[in-house]
Amino acid sequence: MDRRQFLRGTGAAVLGAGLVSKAGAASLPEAPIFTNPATQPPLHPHAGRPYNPVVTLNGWSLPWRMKDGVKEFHLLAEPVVRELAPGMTANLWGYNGSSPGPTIECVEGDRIRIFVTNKLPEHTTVHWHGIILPNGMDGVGGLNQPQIKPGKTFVYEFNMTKSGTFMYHPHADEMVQMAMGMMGMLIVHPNDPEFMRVDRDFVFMLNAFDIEPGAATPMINTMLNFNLWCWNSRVFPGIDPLVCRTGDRVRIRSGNLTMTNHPLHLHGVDFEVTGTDGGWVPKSARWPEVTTDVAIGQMRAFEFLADNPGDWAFHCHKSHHTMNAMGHDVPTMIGVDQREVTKAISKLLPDYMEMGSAGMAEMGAMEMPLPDNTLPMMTGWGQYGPIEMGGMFTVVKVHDDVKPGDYSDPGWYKHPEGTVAWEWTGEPLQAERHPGPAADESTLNAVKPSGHQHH
Ligand SMILES: [Cu+2]
Repeated sequence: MDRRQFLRGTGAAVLGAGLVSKAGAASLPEAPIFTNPATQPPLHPHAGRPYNPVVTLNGWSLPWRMKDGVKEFHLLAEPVVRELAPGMTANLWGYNGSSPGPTIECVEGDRIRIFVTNKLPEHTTVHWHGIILPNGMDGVGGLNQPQIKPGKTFVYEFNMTKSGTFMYHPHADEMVQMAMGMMGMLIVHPNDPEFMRVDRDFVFMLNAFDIEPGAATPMINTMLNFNLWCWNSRVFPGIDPLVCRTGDRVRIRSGNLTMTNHPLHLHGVDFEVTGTDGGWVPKSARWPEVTTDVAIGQMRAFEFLADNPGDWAFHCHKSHHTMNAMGHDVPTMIGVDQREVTKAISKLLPDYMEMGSAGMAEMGAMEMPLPDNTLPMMTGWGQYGPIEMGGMFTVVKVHDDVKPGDYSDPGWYKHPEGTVAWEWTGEPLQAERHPGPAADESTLNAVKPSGHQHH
């Protein structure tokens, strides 16, 4: 994908023209609308100070205009339709056509002016999560400002005093508006583009929905029992791979606006957490890890050298977070002989299948009948078969043949001969089991209740 493809996307071309014709006029900046859920290439700055743009996983960055030295953005809070993965769309609320809203990128030292137009059926505000700013710009409705009523536009304006990874979300009817998908990432780049420079800088939001199988609109009063665990409002197999070129230095940034924590686990490399909510972690304070927990309301950035080629699993380590909605209410059937029950039910329901007696892996390959607009609970295919995942799972692809700056899917990793786990076809397993050591009689006596010994 390139810049041209980005501009060809829904609505974004309108913005390009609008930026030129209206810049300088006393008018609102254009509010581009973009609904394509595919990962868009980095948006390189056309003005202002230079920075190395991020790539938003299954998302995009909000274009801006320069107006008398101030960077102007325009967010449109509005209902959106989001494809969570092929086969399922959801009626969400978001910004500028998408949920999460577009990533906002600026530079340490910038003065930014963000216009927020409310096209929701109720009032809203925007809170700039983690940004140090004047109190009246903090966006807590009622506390720091009046609510933004439907149809109204408010203006936020402040200086970006430090670089790092931040978020934005409403601080008005928060439970409903966040359950509906209103959130986005905010990246402040360092003043010096060489500071902690990486070759690839990915960012995504950890978010969750509770959508009944067969439905399309989230339940808004759910406290903990969410059933769709998303990265940028996408679930596996709808989450794009993070494509890297062998030898790249890579940063992954994430913010958590779900109601639980997510231990992010990356296979194949060691990484170091280099950024937290408060800013960058000094080198002397970092340690190597393969999993980092992102707690509720937190942001984490971690970095690694992509020197180990392959297709590496990258996922939340809570196993029910790598599963889609259907899996959560299934009873445990492991070891249960369902044959008699199946016979009885089959008389009434000829299509009935028994499930789960030997684990649930069979469901990863099965094309089960599902309600409309519902994803299988574990699905997705790799080059060797079903991956049996859902939710917060994708693949970091480290390949030699990826071009610098290219984020398109290079296909599956070609394993060098003799480097894939293989099936043993020699002498079969000996079926007999060895007995354990003989029980010692004195030990047996010692555990007998003493009263019995005397009768
Ligand atoms: Cu999780």
